[in-house]
Amino acid sequence: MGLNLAQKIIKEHLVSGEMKPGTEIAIRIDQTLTQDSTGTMAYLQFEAMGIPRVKTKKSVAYIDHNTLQTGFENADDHKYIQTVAAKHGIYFSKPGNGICHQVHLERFGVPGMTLLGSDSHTPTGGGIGMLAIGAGGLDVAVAMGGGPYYMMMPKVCRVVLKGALKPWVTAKDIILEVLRRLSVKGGVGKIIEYAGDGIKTLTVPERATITNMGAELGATTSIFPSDEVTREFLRAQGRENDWVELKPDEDAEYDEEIVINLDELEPLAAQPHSPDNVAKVKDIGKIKVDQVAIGSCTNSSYMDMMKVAAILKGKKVHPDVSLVIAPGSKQVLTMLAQNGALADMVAAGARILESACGPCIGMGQAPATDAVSLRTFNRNFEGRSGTKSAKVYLVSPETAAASAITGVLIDPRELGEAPKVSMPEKFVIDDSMVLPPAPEGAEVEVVRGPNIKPFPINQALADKVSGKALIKVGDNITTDHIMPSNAKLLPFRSNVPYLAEFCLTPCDPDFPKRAKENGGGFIIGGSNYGQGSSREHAALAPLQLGVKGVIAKSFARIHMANLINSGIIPMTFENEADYDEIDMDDELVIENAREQIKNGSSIVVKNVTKGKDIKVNVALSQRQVEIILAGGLLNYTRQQNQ
Ligand code: MIC
Ligand code: SF4
Repeated sequence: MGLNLAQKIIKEHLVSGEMKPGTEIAIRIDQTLTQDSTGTMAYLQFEAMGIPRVKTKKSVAYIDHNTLQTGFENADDHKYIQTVAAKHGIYFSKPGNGICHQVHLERFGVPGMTLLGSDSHTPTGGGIGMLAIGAGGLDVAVAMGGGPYYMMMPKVCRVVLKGALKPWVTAKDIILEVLRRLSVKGGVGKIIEYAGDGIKTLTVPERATITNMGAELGATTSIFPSDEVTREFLRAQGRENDWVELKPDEDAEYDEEIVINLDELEPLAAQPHSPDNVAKVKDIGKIKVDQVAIGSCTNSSYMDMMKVAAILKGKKVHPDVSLVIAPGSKQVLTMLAQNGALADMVAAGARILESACGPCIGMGQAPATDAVSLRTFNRNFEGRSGTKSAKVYLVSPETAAASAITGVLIDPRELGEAPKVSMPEKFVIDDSMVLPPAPEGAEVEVVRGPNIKPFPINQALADKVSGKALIKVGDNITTDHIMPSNAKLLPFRSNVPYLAEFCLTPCDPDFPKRAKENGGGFIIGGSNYGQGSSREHAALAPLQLGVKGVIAKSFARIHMANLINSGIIPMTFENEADYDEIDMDDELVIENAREQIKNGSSIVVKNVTKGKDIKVNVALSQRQVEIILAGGLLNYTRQQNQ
């Protein structure tokens, strides 16, 4: 039987395990990336492992999230990352050089290689044919140290793209269509592999828009073949030598398949407050728009920006709209400046932001109360913009630019002829904002400002695990609920004790206080608990507050791995209806916890208050069982090294 593309790359990198869906495998990691908001933690953990130099083929530390410097904290974090990177053999991409995923695609991504990144949108690299996976910082630290990455072998779902997109319909609309069909849970436990004659019509940045938002499906990753289009892109980046052809075998098999006829697609939008709440723009109607934000790792490529500039050229932004544009990288911004497109944007009345995540992660540009904000980003969770009452719609750059002019959400086809923009034959290449590491053996002092605080480490699992149900939440709780990120909190990503004071506060402002008063306890969640980002702070903050276990209907992949790495027990209800058998403040006990967890996946949680036994599953691999018993991955790794 032939292999599909995902299986081929996994096979090539397989360190242990069998490629059977749902069983644990370990793969060798060629490249890693971190960004600053998860990077400080990843490097503190890397340092704790005591390994002098990274063992990957290439590791890059980007600064793109916390670029607002209203106090010393972010600048301290940047300095720490710059020096720790220089010391340990990691390339450092300075603030201003661009968004990690965009820059990685342009300058570092190599088809067929594995990439592990401490950011959930690392699968952007799948656009160039990498097996690119998002993970928590500790997993990335282990990979930098030469350790493999452990995961459950995913199923592989083939998405066949047929035909070609009509004018004004974009790659963003393709992935929104996939989200509409599969939902934010639809990709869990899967790799999405794109195929079909339609892929030839998509450039690498367009493919990357699609693989980027595979994260919103909950997928492990998404991938495109590496073909002539990929070669052309790499050639224009001066990296043709990095190209290899990659495609599935003729007789490859897939676990699932969906077909999308590109010529049937129309401009789409994800409505508040979920990326899968998708409808046709023309059906949503011409709602009044207050803010339009163009950029983010989803849609900030050169081509995206050129289309926006062409739509804005000679027009004016509507008087009631604030239009902000953040080109994705220094390369993109330079090219727009050189060819005059930047001037067209500015003349139209756009506000140009730094090449960084910016408003996507709530670093500035919070919309007004109740405002409607159209964004080309990938997430529109409630409150993520910084304004709880804001209504964020996710759209293509074309829909965004057209609406910025008209002042209402508009189907861009109403503007008439679509702008014609083509890929450049040669990108402007200047890597001067990427600092190579210091030579091996050189003296480098790691600079640690006062914002860098020790991170919490769990203790070995007790025999009796008990505590109250400290909070009970519903379905699809995001890491933005568990550990909010905004301009006020992001500067404290290297200060878990401070961050913990805000843990789960969007769901219940008293949670941190209650958790501390009770000496910790349990979190009760619905399905897809922990969807969204890779931030391990969503596990470290609960750990800091004494949380011992989370009982949910189901978990998002990266968050579950982060809980395990922190030594917090992730449990799923054997019978989902038992969710109703636990209320807040109920006393819960797991007797003989160590024995029970060692002995198998089904364990009993006693609800002492209700006098009921509740069966839960702890679906862990043998290695994960050991990690939970040890009280987290760091303790486990130390034990292994003893
Ligand atoms: C996000 O988009 O939520 C982030 C910020 O990029 C996160 C990482 C983080 O929390 O720092 C992600 O997606 O992993
Ligand atoms: Fe940055 Fe937003 Fe992309 Fe996260 S989703 S990496 S915050 S641009």
